[in-house]
Amino acid sequence: STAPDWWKSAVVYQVYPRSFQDSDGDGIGDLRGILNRLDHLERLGVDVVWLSPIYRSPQADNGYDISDYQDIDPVFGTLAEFDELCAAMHARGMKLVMDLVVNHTSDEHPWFVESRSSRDNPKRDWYWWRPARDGMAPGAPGAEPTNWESFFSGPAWQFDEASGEFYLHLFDVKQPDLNWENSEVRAAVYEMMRWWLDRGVDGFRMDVINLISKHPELPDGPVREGRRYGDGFAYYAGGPRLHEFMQEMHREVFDGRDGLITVGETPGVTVEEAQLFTDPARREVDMVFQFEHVGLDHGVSKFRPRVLAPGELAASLTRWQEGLAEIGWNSLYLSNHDQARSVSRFGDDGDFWRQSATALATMLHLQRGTPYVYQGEELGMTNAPFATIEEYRDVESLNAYAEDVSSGTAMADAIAGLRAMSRDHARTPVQWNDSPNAGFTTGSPWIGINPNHDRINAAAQYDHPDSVFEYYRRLIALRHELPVVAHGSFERADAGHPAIFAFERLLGADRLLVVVNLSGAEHAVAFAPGFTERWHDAELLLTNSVTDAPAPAPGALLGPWEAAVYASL
Ligand code: ISL
Repeated sequence: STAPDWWKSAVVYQVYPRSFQDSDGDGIGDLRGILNRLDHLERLGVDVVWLSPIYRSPQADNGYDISDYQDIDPVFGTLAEFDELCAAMHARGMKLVMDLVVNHTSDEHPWFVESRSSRDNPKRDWYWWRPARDGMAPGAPGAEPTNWESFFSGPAWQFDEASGEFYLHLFDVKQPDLNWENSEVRAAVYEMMRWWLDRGVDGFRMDVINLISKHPELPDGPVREGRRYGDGFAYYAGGPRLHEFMQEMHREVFDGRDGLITVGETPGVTVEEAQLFTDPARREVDMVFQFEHVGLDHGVSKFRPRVLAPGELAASLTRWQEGLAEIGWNSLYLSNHDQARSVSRFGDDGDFWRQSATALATMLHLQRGTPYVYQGEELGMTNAPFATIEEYRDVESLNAYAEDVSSGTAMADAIAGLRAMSRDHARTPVQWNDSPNAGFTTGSPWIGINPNHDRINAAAQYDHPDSVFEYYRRLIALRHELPVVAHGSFERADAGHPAIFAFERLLGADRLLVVVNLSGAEHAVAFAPGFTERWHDAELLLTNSVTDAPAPAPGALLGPWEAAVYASL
C-alpha cells in the first residue's frame, strides 16, 4: 500500500537472524535460512519484516557492532543472497526493514581504525576522544574523562595506549560512539542509508537513536548509592541537537521516497519526547519504541527484578495510549531480542501457558499503534532453563555476572538474575519442530535450544485452531480487516478488579470492547452503571476461552488469563 500512513494497519515481525534458521549447518542462522522460512511469515500474515543486523561485524554484540555498513557478514551470507531475500519478500507483498546502528560502530570499522591511528588523523573527531581527567595517570581510579557507566557494566571510556586518550563507548568496548557533532559523520551515515533504500529496503529500525546527540560538555552523572560509576543518561540521551539531527536525516534520506516505515529505538524516552519524535508535522520518524513497560519489573537493577502489582502493566500501557492519542503514534511490543520472553515474564509459562500467551497478545494487538511480533512469540516460546553461566552467550549477561561475582554477590543470586532477565532468553533458536535441534540447524547450535521444543514448536501449531500461532494469525487478520483496530480511538474502561484490563476502541459507529484478565485468578467483571447496556447488542468476536456469552454480562466471571473481544460494527 502506498497510503502515507499504511504502517498504521501493518504488523511488523522481528527476525533475529542468528537464531531464526540455519541453512548451512554451521549452527548460526543465516539469510538463506530466512528465505527458506518465508512461508511461515506469509502464513502468519505479517506485513513487514525487520531484520536485526546482518552487516559485516566482529559479532562482539551479535552484529550491533558493525565494521562495514555496506556488506553482509559472511556468517549470514552475501549481498547477492540479500538481494534475493529482499526480492522474495517483495514478491510475497512483505516489506523489509533494516536495523540501523549508527550511535556507534565496531572498533574494527575503518573509520575507527583511522580515528585511533593518531591524534591528528582527519577522522579523529569522528568519535569522542578525551584526555584523562585533570592530568591524572590514565590507569588511576577515576581518571576516565567522565564517571559514566557503560550499559554493559564498567566505565564508558576505554584508554588507547598508542594515542594517549580515552574513547567513549556507551556499550561494549568494541562499540565506540560516533561523534554526530561532526557533519562529515552525519553525511556518511545518510549516504549509506540512501544506498540501502536504493537497493530496495523499505525502512529502518534505528538503534538507540536518542543517544546520538550528547551534551557537548560531557558532565559527570549522579552516582547512586553503592555504585562505582555515575549515571550519565541525562547527558548522553535526548541531547540538545537530537531533533535537529532527526529532521536533517529525514530531509537528506527520506524526503521524496514513498512507502517507507521508520521506527526509533529510544530507551528512557518520555511521552513528551515521543510526541516530538513522532508528530508527522515534524518529519522525524513514524514511531518509537518506548521502554516504560519493560522497565516496570526492574528492581534496584535490571538483574534484580521485582514482582509487578496487579494493574501496573495496564496502567503504563494506558498512559502511552492516552499520551500519543492526539499527536504521534505508538509502537506496541512485549518482547524483542533484548527482553526476556513475554509469556514467561508477564504471563505464566506453566499451567496457563497457552492462555496467558494469547491473553497478552489480545491486549497488545488490539491497542492503537503498530504491533511488533518477535520471532517465536507467535509460538509462545518461553525463557530458557539455563542453570550455569557456561550456557549464556550475551555480552551484557556475562559482564553483569562477572561484576556481580567480583563485587561479592552470591553466585546463586547472580545466576537467578540471568535466569529471569537475560537477553539470551530471546535468543534461543526458533522452535520449528520436535526434532533434536528443533529444525533450526543440522549442526551444533551456537546457543542452547530450549528443551521444551518437544511440546512448543511451529509444526505442532499450524492449523490447530487452539494454538498460539493460529490465535496470532487471527489477531493480525483483524487489524487488516477492521479499520477500528488500526484507526479507532482508545478508551480505558474500568472493569472493577485491577487485574482486568478493559478498553474500548471507537471509530465512527464501529466499536470494540477488549476485556483481558491479566492474572491467574478468576475475577468478576464490574463495569460502571450503563456500560453493559451500551454493549448489550454486541457480538463475541474473539476469545481465548470457551465462553459463549454473547455480551459482557454484569458480574460475569472472567477465568484465569481469559480474553474476550466484543464488537458492535
Ligand atoms: O537490553 C538492554 C540492556 O539492559 C538495553 O538497555 C539495550 O542495551 C538498549 O535497549 C539498546 O539496545 C540496542 O542497542 C544495543 C544492542 O546491544 C541491543 O541489542 C540493541 O537492541 C547496542 O547496539
